[in-house]
Amino acid sequence: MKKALIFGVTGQDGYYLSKLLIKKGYFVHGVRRRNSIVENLRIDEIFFDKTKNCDLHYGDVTDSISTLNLIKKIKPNEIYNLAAQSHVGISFDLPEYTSNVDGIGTLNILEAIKNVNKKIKFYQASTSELFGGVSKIQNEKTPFYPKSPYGVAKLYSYWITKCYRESYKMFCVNGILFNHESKFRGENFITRKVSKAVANIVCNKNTVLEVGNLKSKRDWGHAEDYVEAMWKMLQLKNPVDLVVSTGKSISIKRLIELSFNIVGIKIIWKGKNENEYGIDKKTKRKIVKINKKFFRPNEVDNLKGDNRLSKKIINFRPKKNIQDIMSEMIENDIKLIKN
Ligand code: NAP
Ligand code: F7E
Repeated sequence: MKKALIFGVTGQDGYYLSKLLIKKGYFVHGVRRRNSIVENLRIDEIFFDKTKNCDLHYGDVTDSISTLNLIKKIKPNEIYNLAAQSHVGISFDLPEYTSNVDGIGTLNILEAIKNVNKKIKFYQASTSELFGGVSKIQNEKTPFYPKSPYGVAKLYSYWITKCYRESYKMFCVNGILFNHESKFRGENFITRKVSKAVANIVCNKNTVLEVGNLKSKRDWGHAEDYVEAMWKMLQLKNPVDLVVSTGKSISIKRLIELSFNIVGIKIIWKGKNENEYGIDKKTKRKIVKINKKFFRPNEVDNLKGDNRLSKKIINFRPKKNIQDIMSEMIENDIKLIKN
């Protein structure tokens, strides 16, 4: 039986990847961090089911000794590094911490692989934030221009992954993934903030959605489709870095409009720039407003991924569009409120 080791198993992608790998017949080892509460809500249903082929271990990618010990003990065939302080906005408040986890953490895993067994395959969770949104559309050849401590730390990880591949002939790949969402998305990312606000309003709660920059554009896909691309990348004969995206991008403003539309609410926009707000056309109630605290010191204005290479090499075909994704997230948030 093949063994996979996932760093960052308790996150959104960790949930979907564990599920996929168990279904594919792997024994999945997940690394969780110690925290003051015992439950890990996202992955409970998988890892606390004794009939499933999986196990959890305490660890932290910034702790090189525990990282080495885990890899020595488990002897996995494949390692997926999903561990990160993954919030771009928060990386401006925690730049050193973000660099340690998102940069040096990757090095710690690569060094451990090099010392334990160079045949272990390695997936690095790279990101469209590397591009910084300076070109109209981005692919594997687009120059990088990260604009946040998060993006810069991930750029280090991108290059160190490539460096170990070339220097030690290790099977290491960067999946340059564009934004991907699901009902398990963290609550402070924009899609989830929107789905929660829509759900609250459907459930008659007196909610106003407070957001920052309405103008930036993102290329959003579904996490379930994207973790499959991660696995496929590790099954290739030769390691290669790939962009994973839908190829379609919309603004935050449009995301908000289409999400409210899903539940039959039409937004009318009033005001300008920082004074812009959205009202419900029917009730005339203010339901969206700008809060300056959600603006970042620097912004990635436009992300749109050219996924032709991943279509060709791993037959990547995203099944869900942003409309499907927001519908699923809103439905789930309504369920959570009702329960
Ligand atoms: P997420 O929900 O924030 O999950 C991050 C995971 O990393 C969590 O399990 C977290 O553990 C863990 N972690 C944080 N610091 C750690 C440390 N020092 N040692 C070990 N584990 C640590 O992120 P995601 O959306 O699933 O994304 C997965 C990966 O893909 C991340 O690396 C992210 O940067 C990258 N990425 C995400 C997207 C996207 O749109 N989702 C796009 C491109 C790249 P806790 O639960 O204990 O916090
Ligand atoms: O922001 C704008 C914000 O935080 C998207 C991570 O998974 O994808 C994610 O990073 C956009 C930005 O995601 C709010 O300024 C406006 O332009 O949902 P987000 P992100 O920054 O694109 C990449 C690929 C990753 O790798 C990351 O790990 O929305 N925005 N108002 C807001 N964003 C947030 N969070 N909250 C707001 O109120």
